[in-house]
Amino acid sequence: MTKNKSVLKWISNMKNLLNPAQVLFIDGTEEQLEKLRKEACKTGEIIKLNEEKLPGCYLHRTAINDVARVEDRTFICTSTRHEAGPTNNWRSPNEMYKLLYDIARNSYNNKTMYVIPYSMGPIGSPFSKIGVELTDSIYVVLNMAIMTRVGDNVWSALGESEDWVRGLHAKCNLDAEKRYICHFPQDKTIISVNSAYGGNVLLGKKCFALRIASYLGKKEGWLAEHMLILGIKNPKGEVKYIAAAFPSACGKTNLSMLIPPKEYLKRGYEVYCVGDDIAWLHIGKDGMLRAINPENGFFGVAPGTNEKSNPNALKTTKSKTIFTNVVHNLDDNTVWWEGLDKNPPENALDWKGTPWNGKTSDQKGAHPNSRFTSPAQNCPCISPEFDNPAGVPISAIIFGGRRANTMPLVYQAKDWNNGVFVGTIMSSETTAAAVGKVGVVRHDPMAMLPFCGYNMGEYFEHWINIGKKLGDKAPQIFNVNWFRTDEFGNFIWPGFGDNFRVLEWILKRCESKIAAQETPIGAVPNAKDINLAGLDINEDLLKKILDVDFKLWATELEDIKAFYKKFGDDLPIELKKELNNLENRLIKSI
Ligand code: OXD
Ligand code: MN
Repeated sequence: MTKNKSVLKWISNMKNLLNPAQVLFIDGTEEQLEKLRKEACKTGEIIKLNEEKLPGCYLHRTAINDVARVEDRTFICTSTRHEAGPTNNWRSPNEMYKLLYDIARNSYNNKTMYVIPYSMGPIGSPFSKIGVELTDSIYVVLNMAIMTRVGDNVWSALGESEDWVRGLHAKCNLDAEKRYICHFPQDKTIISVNSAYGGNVLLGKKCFALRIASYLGKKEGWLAEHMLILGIKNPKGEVKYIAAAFPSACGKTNLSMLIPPKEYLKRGYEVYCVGDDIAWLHIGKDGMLRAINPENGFFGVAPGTNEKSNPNALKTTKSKTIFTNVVHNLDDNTVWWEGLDKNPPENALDWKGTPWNGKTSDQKGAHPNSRFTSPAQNCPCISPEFDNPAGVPISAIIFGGRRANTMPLVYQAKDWNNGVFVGTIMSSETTAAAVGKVGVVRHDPMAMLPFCGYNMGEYFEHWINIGKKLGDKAPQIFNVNWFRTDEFGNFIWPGFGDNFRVLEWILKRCESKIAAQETPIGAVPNAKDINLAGLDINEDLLKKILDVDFKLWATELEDIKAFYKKFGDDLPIELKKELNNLENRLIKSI
């Protein structure tokens, strides 16, 4: 419990609004969580899975209309529309508080109000921040207890401070027409109603650690990014860290915990995962850009996760995991999803809970955005620096999207400002992580389109300013694309563990160990410098995916210009220059 006056006052106000039958403070103890699991099993909110095969694991099914983030119902509520910028949905705070409180009023009737104190980042780190989430869902409590650091020690760390983020979640009746995910960055407040899907309701994740935190980062001089963080240990025992931004469901979890190809393992290379989704980046006392992962678990996409694509993730899900919207194998009370193996269960329930025979059905059994929520400490390659309050120093930043053409396998930006430009011109095909059409190429600067909590033009400027502060300690910036396809639509690059070969090139470039080919967009590898040993790809095929097609880039340029127009006068002059420079270089080359 806490004596913090600002917390108690808010809880009392919310109690009056929501009218719960009782209030339960989550203390983070296993005993309390176990009680809640039992209660949720009784009501059917979660299902206990086979204790021998999947110890401590549970299955949950969301409502059928509530399976992904809802970007069109996500709002940034700042005093002016301009503060939210051209890429966010905006409503005025007054209008939205009224609307949301009217929706939520009395919605905890006959229910328990759970009060979750949580820390984003290691408790006590100068880079960490505290939040309190109110919810009427045990599923949310149990997920938050995996994804964040929850418990009484958070109250101790907070003390009497008023510096914490308010988060109200109310399931209401899951009415999709009244579903709102709203952020009030100026009040450090989040309100989410009528949903129970993770990305909309685990308020520490996208809502706090990205939307509210990006706004705080702008004010306080740091960055909150949609990035994985990984460490690579070389045979000499030196570890270098990389932060990489990719849109949702584009392989961040896979890259963050990849297992290098055999020949690298033999030589003593290792990969450590620090985080798979979010990085908070500060300029450290040593002047380096330092990253912490504010989360404490993984909320990963299940379909496609298997022994080949991500053996570490698979192992991570084998205990203390909550599965959401996957197939329930009734024969042995375990779970299954598309791409797990070639042996779907015959006697099963699909993600909707309807009988499903994986051998005969032509319907998918798991939802394409079905998830696992697992503790970070389950991951076999979790970094020994995971809890380091000072974070890890970043040598390279990678941006990457899902593009069938145009973007080469990898290229290096010329300098920080050019690298920021490269991040801002990212485009990617949409995925099932958000409601809407899948496979449509859209601009997604720094993979932050759905997550930037303020005007994106100002966000670009903030990036430029961080570079000025970092000076020659700024990480090198790269762009990758694992998703180039051949004329039949097949991916050319094998991806997964073999992406290590590209990371090796990136680190060599950071240490100025190898030359590269200068092109109008940046430095592209000489084909001989990407190690293909043990792969089915020859240098000619590699050259195909390293190719920079000037004609396609001319089209891309027009597209970037149109996108940039959105930002009007908020587009930093440095980026206008970068765009002009790119155009001039392309004109000269065509
Ligand atoms: C996620 C997402 O869940 O980006 O990480 O949607
Ligand atoms: Mn994400």
